[in-house]
Amino acid sequence: MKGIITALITPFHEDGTINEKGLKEIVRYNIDTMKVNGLYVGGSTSESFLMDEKQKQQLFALVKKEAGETVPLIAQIGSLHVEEAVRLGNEAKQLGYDALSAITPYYYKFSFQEIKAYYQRLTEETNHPMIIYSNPAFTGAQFSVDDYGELLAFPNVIGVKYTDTDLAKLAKLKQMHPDKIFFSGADEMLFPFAVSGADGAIGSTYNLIGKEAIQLYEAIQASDLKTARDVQSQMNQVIDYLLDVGVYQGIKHVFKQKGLDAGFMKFPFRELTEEEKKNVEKILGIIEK
Ligand code: HMN
Repeated sequence: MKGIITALITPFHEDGTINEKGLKEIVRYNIDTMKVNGLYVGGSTSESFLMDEKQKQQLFALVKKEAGETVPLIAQIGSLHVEEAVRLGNEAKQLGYDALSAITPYYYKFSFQEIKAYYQRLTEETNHPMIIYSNPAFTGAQFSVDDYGELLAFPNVIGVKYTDTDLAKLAKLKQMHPDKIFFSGADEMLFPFAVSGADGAIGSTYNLIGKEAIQLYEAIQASDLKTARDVQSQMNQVIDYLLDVGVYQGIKHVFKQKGLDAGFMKFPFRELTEEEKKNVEKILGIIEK
């Protein structure tokens, strides 16, 4: 479970239900065209924090049905409601997901001991490989190297999705825990992450630029830093256009221009204006080159 992993988008119908046909198309596109090394299902990119439990279960089942055994699948099950997270984790395990991942409990300013207790319960009650999802900018939960060490010591914790920008900390973590897997969560910083010891990356923009991300990683493995830097600049042109309009909205619009049924956003996300659509379409000129 390494390399470039797409954080999957979810196509919705206008009423907020999952557009199953569109979802299949997006899963196929990622596996067959982007040729990414795995799928991260139920993250922020999937808009899963806007879904109820039943819809999350439906999403996990639909993606597994389409992807089969082709690529590793990771189910993001984190929820403030720990019983729900446990149920989702066991369901995903039963479906054949290779690993689970859980965002740190958010909103309330939980102490590290409380967060640790949450992961202890989650990992004991699901008993399946777990990737800690750390995203301090969104959750407010900031961990020290020692805190990470305590979480990584749980038997089922295999790694961290490190959606942070402190690369010195990442390098130290990798050095201290060489057997654990560290994923970059900032697509615009894939190059510095990769040279700082990240084993791979999980990100939303790989729905569209997964191929480029793989090329960047291969260039780094071949010590071709010039190519890697050039590919990152090209990727960042795409990411900048996406950030201007909203990453998930932008990805969905570009998919639609490519003929894929990427569907609607889930309420209260709004759809793009005509002007925003025109701007984000400039991506097509970059990725089809
Ligand atoms: C998820 O679905 O949870 C994603 O993996 C999150 C991922 O790390 C993205 N971060 C956020 O959405 C906050 C990035 O891919 C991000 O969209 C990208 O780096 C552009 O800023």
